[in-house]
Amino acid sequence: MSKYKGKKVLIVGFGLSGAAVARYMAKQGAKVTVTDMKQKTDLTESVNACAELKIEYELGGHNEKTFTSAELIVVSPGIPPNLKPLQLAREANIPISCEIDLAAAALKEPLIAVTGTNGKTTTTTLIGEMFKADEKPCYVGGNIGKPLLDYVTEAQKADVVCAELSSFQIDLCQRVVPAVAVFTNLEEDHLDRYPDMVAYTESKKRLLKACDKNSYVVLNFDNPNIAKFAQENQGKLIWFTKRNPMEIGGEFAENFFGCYYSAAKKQVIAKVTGKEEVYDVSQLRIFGDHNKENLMAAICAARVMGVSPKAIQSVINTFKGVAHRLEFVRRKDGVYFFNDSKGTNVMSVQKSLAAFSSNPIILIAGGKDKNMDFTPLVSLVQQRCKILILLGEAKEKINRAIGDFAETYLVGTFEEGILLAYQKSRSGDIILLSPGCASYDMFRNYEERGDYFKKLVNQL
Ligand code: UMA
Repeated sequence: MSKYKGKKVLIVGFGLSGAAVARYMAKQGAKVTVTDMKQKTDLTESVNACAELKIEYELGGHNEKTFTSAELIVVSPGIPPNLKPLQLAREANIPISCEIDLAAAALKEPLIAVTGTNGKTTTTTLIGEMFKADEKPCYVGGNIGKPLLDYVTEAQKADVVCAELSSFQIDLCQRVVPAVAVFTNLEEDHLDRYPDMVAYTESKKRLLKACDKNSYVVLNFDNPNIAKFAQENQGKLIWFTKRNPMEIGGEFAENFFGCYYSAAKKQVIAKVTGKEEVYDVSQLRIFGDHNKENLMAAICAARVMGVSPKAIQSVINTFKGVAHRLEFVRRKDGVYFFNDSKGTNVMSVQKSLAAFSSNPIILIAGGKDKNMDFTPLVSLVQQRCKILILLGEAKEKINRAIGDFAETYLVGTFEEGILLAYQKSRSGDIILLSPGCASYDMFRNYEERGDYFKKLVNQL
């Protein structure tokens, strides 16, 4: 019998994650209550997805008494941890859990957990594709937009589970022990949720600390914030780097276990199993150096989990990238349009700008600010951007930080921004939507923003 049977479970937030928890808990026979700030009419997707279930709703706000009288509270990742009713529940010693923890506790399959500021979705998708190419079933879920818990609720069968985990999700986890933990990189982000970089770093480190001596820990040597994680690692360390370990030398070269990239040969050299393997990346269709890092991270994880080199090479040759990450949209009158709506922080805009070395860029940026510093963009904007088009809540702030370094326009609407970018463009230009901000001031999420961008571009 399920330990949740008859238990009063309160689910906080009724988005994707909350709806998945409701389905799971209802199946376990729990007495489910869902609370959300929004009204039922604004939650139709989740309400419809759970229409068959017996659920009590407390919508349009949170009732403190419901929190303190629950036997278990399951919190969605986007809920601020300092929400007052949650604090009261903590003081009353009510157990608090999350969707990922519930899934991890029930999983029998090895878990590959992928985190980092940027590159998580591409790396997670690549790992899933590599398993698929090797005909080994792999469930891909988590922050990528497919709740991990659905795998358990629907009693799906895979050899391995690969989860993209955001820091919001990691914050709430206590029972996750990954077979492989991948850390792509770590830069400033989410400073509207965390007081500073130290707190954000600590959040990512929780996943590192969740690893035991049997876990493989895949770290980016080229990212100083992540490279430092090696000092606190208890698992089996695997590195990836764009530098040749022989040139780095010392103990690092002697004990090198991982992947490195040779730009001259367009190869990734992997030392993940006993012998050296060479992957040809000359056919790789995803742009930018950062995607070499994502690819190497994925090779490390897939290879230690037994995916064959042949399957990995076939994915390298055919993978077209992930929607909303430097996604090529169309070419019109010699102008190339790219949708990078997932570029929601400064570092990811830097990487996207750096991916185009020769063509002039018209950058469309702005949205909801996450208390970020945009000045690190100055030199790339100077070098690569012909025009800046700024929109959304953060446009004035971005303008003050980088507006002096390219011809800059502040526009009132998203539509106006796209049209102006096209009017100002010449053959050979790249029009890049890479907002460096969250989408919530104008859209439901970054997918909706990217889809709308593609729609407008295709109507030009
Ligand atoms: N809500 C409240 N009270 C509050 C605040 C919010 O009730 O005080 C409600 C909102 O009204 C809304 C619900 O909470 O109805 C939303 O919950 P949520 O923000 O946790 O979003 P979900 O739809 O459950 O989606 C979450 C992840 N969202 C966030 O972490 C913000 C999704 O990641 C993830 O795909 C999904 O679970 C499945 O695992 C999205 C994301 O933006 C892609 N992630 C951030 C990122 O990548 O930068 C971290």
